[in-house]
Amino acid sequence: RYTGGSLYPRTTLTRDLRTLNGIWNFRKSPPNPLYGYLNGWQEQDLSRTGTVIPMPVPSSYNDVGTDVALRDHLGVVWYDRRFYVPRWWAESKQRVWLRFGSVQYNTKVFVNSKEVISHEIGHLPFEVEITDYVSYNCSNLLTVVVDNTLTRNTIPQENGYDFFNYAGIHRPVYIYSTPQVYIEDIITQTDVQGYTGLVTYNITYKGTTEDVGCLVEIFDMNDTKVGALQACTGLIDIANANLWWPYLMHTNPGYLYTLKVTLIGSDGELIDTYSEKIGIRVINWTKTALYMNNQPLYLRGFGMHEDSDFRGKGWDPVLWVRNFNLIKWVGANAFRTSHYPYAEEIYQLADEQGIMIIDECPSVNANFYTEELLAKHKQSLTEMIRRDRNHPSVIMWSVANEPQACGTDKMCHIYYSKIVKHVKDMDLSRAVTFALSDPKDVIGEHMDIISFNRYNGWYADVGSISQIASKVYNESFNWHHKYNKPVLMSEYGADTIPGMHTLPEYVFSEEYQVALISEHFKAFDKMRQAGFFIGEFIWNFADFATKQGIYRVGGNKKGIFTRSRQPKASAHHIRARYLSLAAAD
Ligand code: GCB
Repeated sequence: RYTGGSLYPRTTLTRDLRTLNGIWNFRKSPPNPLYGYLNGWQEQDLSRTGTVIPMPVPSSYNDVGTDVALRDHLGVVWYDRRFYVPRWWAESKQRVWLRFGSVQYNTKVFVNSKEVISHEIGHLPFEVEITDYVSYNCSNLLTVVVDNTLTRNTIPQENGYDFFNYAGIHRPVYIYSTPQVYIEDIITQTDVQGYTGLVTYNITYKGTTEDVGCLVEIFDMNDTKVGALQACTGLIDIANANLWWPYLMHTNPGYLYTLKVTLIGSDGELIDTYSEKIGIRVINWTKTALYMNNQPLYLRGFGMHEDSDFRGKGWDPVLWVRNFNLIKWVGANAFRTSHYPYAEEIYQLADEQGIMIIDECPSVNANFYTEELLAKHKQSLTEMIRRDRNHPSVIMWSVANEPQACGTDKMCHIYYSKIVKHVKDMDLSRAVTFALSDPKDVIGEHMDIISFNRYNGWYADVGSISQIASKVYNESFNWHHKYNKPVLMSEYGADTIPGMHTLPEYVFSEEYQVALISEHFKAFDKMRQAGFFIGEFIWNFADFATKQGIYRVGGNKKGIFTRSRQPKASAHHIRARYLSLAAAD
């Protein structure tokens, strides 16, 4: 199975990088998914096969046009563009790689009419070496076929979830070069002992059967070298280390070191080099608490979505710098990447700003368990963990949102025990959680932290807030009691139309959202005192698009910010609480 693409593409002394982002040609396939192939669309410029339309990359294709058939399209679409490979890459015998940050959902890629890679599952990167497929004397044709059809054996399964099935080339596309012998992966893990930071690492390289040396150096934020070792696997101690701390928990949150890896040949020559930012911190947990660097953590955050006007789920640096500014303004210190891994650049921003992440794989509301689904679910976790394991911001893996039919179904129980084992085989340094919704669930047994989603005052007892505090308290207590593990509330909230005001509060008004949230705060405070409750995540950070239906007026409106990222009354209310919690921490 394919697992490449874990190193973020970067230019270094030995590597070059060209973006292929921009406006590509695009054509929707007729309903027969094979139509394009049967008519040789992969063998020529798409514009020769019929009418093409311009399509921005990265972006979802759904909302840039005016055609309802394209917005709601379920099936195959085709993209293409031409690109050049710099001739000096060939002259210096560089390998050429093609890398996609993510494509939703199933992708087949052709270079100069030859299939070079296919990839299933959105929200995760994939790459392939294309050295033998490109020409240096003329332009090269890149064709990408995307199918967003979901079934009961895809991750996520079809129809089971509450966000729009945005599709297309969602994240940046690059070609980059490496030397013949190249660094393939870097795995780091950190620990703290007294004032000393410990960095354990493992470097893998490819492209030779001979032994190659590794030099690993660590630099602080002033570019002063604070540690080094000549070995491909090892442990470096950093005396008086500056630890990575969350936002508002320390005067200098998000402290990052640079880990520089150099491959050295037998004559001492430089072969390849690549640098990655790391943060030194350690996560631990007990039956009642979660710790970072031996300090108890209380998580103040949200569930989010990658979602905005026009772009859908397309990576957008403007949107995400704004999002991070709002996260900090509101005094949050964490978010959950509900319900799929987000763009890599988002984790880099979180590392730098000290925002903690519960990293969720794309399994949402699964309700039918097969061996095929299990294999894909594991694959999504493999790719996510390989991609994200070096980020200090990632403190927990969330392996599923609201798994269904787990109360009674034995298959489901076995299924999730295998899922968690798979995660633990890859990484023991972070806690594992699921966002549960069924109080009868038995799979909490496999989790380190119990997360639960509950909509008191909304899907239950709509319009009535008086029972919320006691219900939330009782449910949290029951989860804790059932499993003897720390508990966090991973979703609660109410749809709210910005600008709608009613006194006394009435559903959909800003007042109702504020009142509902306030009742939750009462329960959270009581649970904090009881000593097993470790975090509150309101649903949602911002309003987002859903499929059409009578339950959603212009999408899901449970955001504390609007879709254009302006505050509702609830954002001010959450802010007052989060800032005072931070001050008390
Ligand atoms: C949930 C889901 C989330 C939905 C939310 C809602 O339980 O986890 O994806 O958007 O409820 O608003 O219905």
